[in-house]
Amino acid sequence: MPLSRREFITTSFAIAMAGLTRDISSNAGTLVPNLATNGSDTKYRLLVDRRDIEVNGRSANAYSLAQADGTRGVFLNPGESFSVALINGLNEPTIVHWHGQTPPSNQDGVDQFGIAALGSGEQRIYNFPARPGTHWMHSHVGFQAQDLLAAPLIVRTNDEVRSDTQEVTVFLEDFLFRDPNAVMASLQELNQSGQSDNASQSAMPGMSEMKPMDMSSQSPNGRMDFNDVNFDAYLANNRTLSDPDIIRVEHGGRVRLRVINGAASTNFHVDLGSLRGTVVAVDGDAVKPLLGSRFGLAMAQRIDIIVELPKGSGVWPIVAVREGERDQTGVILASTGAKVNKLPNKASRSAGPVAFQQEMQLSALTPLADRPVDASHTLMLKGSMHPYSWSINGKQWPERDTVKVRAGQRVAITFHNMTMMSHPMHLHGHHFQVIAFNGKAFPGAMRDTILVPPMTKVTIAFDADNPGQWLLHCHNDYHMAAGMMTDVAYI
Ligand SMILES: [Cu+2]
Repeated sequence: MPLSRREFITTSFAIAMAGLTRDISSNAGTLVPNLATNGSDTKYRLLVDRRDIEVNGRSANAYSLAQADGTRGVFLNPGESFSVALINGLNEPTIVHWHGQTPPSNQDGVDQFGIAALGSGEQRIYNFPARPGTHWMHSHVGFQAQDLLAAPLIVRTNDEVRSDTQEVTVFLEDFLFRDPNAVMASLQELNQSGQSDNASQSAMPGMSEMKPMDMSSQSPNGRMDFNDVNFDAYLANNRTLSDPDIIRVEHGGRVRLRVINGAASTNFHVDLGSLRGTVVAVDGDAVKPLLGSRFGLAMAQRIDIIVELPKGSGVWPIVAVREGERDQTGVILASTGAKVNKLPNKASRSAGPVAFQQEMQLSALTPLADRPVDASHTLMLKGSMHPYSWSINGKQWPERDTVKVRAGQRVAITFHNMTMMSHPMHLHGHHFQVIAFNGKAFPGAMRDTILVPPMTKVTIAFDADNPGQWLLHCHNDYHMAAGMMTDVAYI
């Protein structure tokens, strides 16, 4: 009998762990002595490795990021520190960013500002107070995150643990059988020729069927461009709807969905189907309750939704539909014994854009303290598909205009998107409040990633309370690779 997908992963993990033991111990604690304790004191050990997976019946090899017992990612209880030994089991450098956490800058998990990536076999210790909420972790090296080097990072609060609520984590990803570096190269080739060949056509769906913008996009004559890359599959908890993650729930029960968009280049609409839900947090930060059944979720963002299940046996799919397309993925909530019918990998009709309207309905439960802004900055988001070029203020990383801040300042940044694509902008080391759209002020959510729609201006504010040097970039991995990144530096 062939190994199941799960057995495959476990087996490959066990083999890797066995092979690694000697290398790891020889390096333990020696390469980054400035990062706190030695490995034996850490509560969690996370191994970066490779694994065989099966996607829609076809085998593939991807990265994995898991604990020794196979748990993907880290789930912390209230008050627990983030105490993790990260082990590089690959034959190449890697480093993992703790997305949503606000550690000291030398533990942010990026290979920048004097911190090197982990070499093959290297172990590195991370230890800092954990920030509660639904977060995630992913490689910050090349296209490793596109090849599934990513996992959930959940920090529970006392209230969540005490409440009689089942927690369900839904980790969304887009997937390629192809090498993402080759996909990037074909996008850039198009850049050279300005004409699409077969290869680049397959990498660029939607170019021939661009759809009119909705009103929220604020561009009267423009046409927005949804997606750069045509993926082979969309995963929820590593599975497609052909073989979905079926989660047993109690009918009449209450479920907290922690949905994480870990996709490299896909915005989703999270659709609760027949259920209605209450959004209680975005990017791990509590918001005033917002009711609905369909919610936009940009790359790198998270959304926590409470659903009350109906009484009586039932099956409740939680689906994520790709922006601008019919592709969908998801998990199935099913009461014990309920028969689960397969859902198709395509929705019946295309999803529209992830509009800013929802963002303006979200409001932080604990906003920034009321005080004036000390320093305002504007960053121009520029670029195009033809040529394939993305930049901030016309500069491509490592060339950049650093945003200089002083500790203690209230800082505002306006992202002025001059392009026909939306950009999910992520600031490391801080959570900010969304405070204006096209110059119109509103008391928005606290976040670490904000989707800036085409041809609009979005303003965020944050308190400069975490000294160091921090990345600020578009979280579309292909845009970031093209150089759409700058930094925030404390002076
Ligand atoms: Cu972008």
